[in-house]
Amino acid sequence: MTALLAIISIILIGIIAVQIGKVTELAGKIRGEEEMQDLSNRRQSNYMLVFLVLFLVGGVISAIYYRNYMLGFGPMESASEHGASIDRIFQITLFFTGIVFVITHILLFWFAYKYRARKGQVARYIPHDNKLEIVWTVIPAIVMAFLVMGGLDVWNEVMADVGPDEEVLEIEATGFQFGWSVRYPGEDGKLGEKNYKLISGTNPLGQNWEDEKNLDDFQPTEIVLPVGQKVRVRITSKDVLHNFYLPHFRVKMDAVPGIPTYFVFTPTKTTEEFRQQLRNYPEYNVLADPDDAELGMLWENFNYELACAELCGRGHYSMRMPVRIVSQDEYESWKASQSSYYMSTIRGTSNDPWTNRLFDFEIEERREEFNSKLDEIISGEAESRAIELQYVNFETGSAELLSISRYELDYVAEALNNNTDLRVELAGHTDDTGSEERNQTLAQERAEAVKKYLVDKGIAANRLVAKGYGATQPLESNETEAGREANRRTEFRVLSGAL
Ligand SMILES: [Cu+2]
Repeated sequence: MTALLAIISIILIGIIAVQIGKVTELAGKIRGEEEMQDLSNRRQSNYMLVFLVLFLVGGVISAIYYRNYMLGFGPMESASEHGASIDRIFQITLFFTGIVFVITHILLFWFAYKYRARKGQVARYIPHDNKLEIVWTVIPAIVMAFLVMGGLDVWNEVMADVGPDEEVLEIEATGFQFGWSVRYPGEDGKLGEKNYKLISGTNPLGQNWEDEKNLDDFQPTEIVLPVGQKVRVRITSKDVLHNFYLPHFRVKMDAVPGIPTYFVFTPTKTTEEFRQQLRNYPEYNVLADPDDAELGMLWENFNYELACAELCGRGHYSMRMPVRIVSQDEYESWKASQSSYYMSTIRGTSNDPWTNRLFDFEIEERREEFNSKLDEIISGEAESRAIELQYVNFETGSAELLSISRYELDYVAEALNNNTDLRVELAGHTDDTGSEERNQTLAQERAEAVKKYLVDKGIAANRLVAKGYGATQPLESNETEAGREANRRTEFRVLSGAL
């Protein structure tokens, strides 16, 4: 609709222009061409003056009116350490180029007025003027040299990388059509290796899972940073050029496929502090949404943001990500609430190279689970005196322990060592596939294998009874694979020693 109205307006303006042209032509024929020309020149030159005044006054008024929205002015001062230097050099540049801009534009329009074509007036011919040329070469050269040197100084300060021993939080941002993937190092503080060849549906960044540094890396949906912490952002792209732009921190760097770039900065104001700063200005003391008073004021709804500053395609506008600057404590608790991409998406799948190994915290979790069950049995609170050894597994159809079983057997041995009065039956089971006789033998052999492992770990053989039950005591239904798996587990049954 708007487009249609705009097109109609343009057509009408065109018609009017043509009509005025026709009228002027006719009037010209009546009055004589020369007189008409003179009138037109006078009129045009007056328009030039009017435009000059409107343009300059309008420029000044709009700058004053919008000053509190512009970066570097009013409440929009930089929220990062280096940002103040960038703002300063921008303002110095604006000051000098502003003076030149105003003077040259006054001259441009004034000359157009003063030297309009007039009857009998001839232009003066000046082929060359040394003095003039020196003035307009030397003055700009000095000013430019001054600006460029100041700019270089700021550039070197802003683009400095971190020193080898400097304490820095390194995160990674990868642009893609159309969004950002942000990766944080986990507890180890180090980002894991990646390789574009490993990129797949379940591995969007191509992380190499064999590199242990990757295992605790997490990919949050917002950027959260502690205030006052030096941050180094590795910036890359998966497809086309993007640009990592944090306007409030004066951080801006291209994301180039194949060429890693970086930006180092230190946020100096938390989101809350920035909101309080905005609160002092009437522009931000209006309802955020006039139709929804519950949202509160504009300043309350302020959030820092990451945007893409490179026109990268149709969905460019949607490349935004919220950024939050918080205190160190808040950051720590946020970080603790994030789960590693590997643990939530890759662990235990066919892409996991570590299926044969447990991580310390996993062992710890399982050990605690086992010990708390054992404590319940010992204190007499438990309903059953048996604990399923969930993580003790065998080769299919054999009594050969899988190597992953060692973790559970180790803490079982530890528990037996800590409770020396316990006597335990190790009950071997199978599912109902295969003959009864074979299952009975297999269950016995499996129970013996568990016993042997524990005896090898130093547990007295007379405290352990290995007994096979075949498929006679199923814990679950044999109808499903999960049920059959549960029915193959060995049980740890406390015979005596418990109170
Ligand atoms: Cu982009």
